[in-house]
Amino acid sequence: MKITFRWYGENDGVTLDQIRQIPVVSGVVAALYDVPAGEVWSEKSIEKTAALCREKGLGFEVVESVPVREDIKLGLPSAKGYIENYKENIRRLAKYGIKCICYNFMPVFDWLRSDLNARKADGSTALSYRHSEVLRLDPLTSDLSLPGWDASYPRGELKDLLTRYSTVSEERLWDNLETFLKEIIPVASECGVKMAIHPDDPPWGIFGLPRIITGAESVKRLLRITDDPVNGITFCVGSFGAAKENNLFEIAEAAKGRIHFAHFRNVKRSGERDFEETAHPSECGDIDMFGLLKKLLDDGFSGYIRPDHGRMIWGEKGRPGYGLFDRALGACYIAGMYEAWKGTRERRHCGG
Ligand code: DNO
Repeated sequence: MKITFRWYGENDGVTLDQIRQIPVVSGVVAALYDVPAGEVWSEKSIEKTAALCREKGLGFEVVESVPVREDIKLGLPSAKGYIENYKENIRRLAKYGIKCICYNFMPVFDWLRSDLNARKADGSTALSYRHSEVLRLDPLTSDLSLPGWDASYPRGELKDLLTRYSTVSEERLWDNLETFLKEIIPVASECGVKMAIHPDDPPWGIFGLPRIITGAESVKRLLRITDDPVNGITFCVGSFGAAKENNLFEIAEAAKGRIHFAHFRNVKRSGERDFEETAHPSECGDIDMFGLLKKLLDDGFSGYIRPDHGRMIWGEKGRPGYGLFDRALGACYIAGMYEAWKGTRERRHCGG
């Protein structure tokens, strides 16, 4: 298992010099954030990111994300060309050492929260989600541009997209995902790149848009589309864990051997569809972090893992969810759990 840390590139307030000082982090998870979804990434820019990481002794083996153009999710005639571009990106990334690509199939919006700075009793702030507040938002008039999103759309384009999606049912979206995967998985397989779909966050429909990667049944269905092992998932415990009905152990079991990337963060549910993000340790939220990591490792997980959204602590200002301090604590917590797992295993092997 390799512990990694997300980096938003040279414009990120968190620097590679800081990341390299977090113990046990061996590499970064990055992307080219200035390329519009669907375009081919320039080799020069990929190589530059890889070189910057290399200079600091950090690996760059995971990309999060290569965004999927809406034309593909909508199944438009233009999808064909964009799928070809996607394949070319896989080939190019493989050439520069990328082993795993995280992507998602959420229509229009990536992750969504109603508050980016919810204050906690200890004075820290964190991301939170209240369904009633989200229901009150009109995506066309509210300011929904969240800094964590990889892309946001100009208002005119957003209106057009929402209209187009009004005829796309969940089944249509599955069909379009299937078309996409049947094309790209053989290329990824040939290049030795693992594809890790990220679950919908939160794992339920918003603004009337279909969302399909939400729990154990959808994970099983996704993995059946093609049984090539490179067709896998990002096991994001905070995303799946926001829905009370999701049993994370069942999801891990369903995806055994096909979990290529893990996002570890904790959430505390405060209602049927309400939750707030917390510090990483199990006792701070509703998720059994060690139990899940142990399950993954017992099942042979040897992929990439990263701490996910952190709170803002110690007066830090920065990209909500992606400051340095709390994520660094998260990385150390993951390292501690890993060491504990290895220890128990060794003791078991000694016959103790
Ligand atoms: C949120 C992230 C997501 C994720 C994409 C993957 O912070 O986990 O934005 O990067 O959904 O495609």
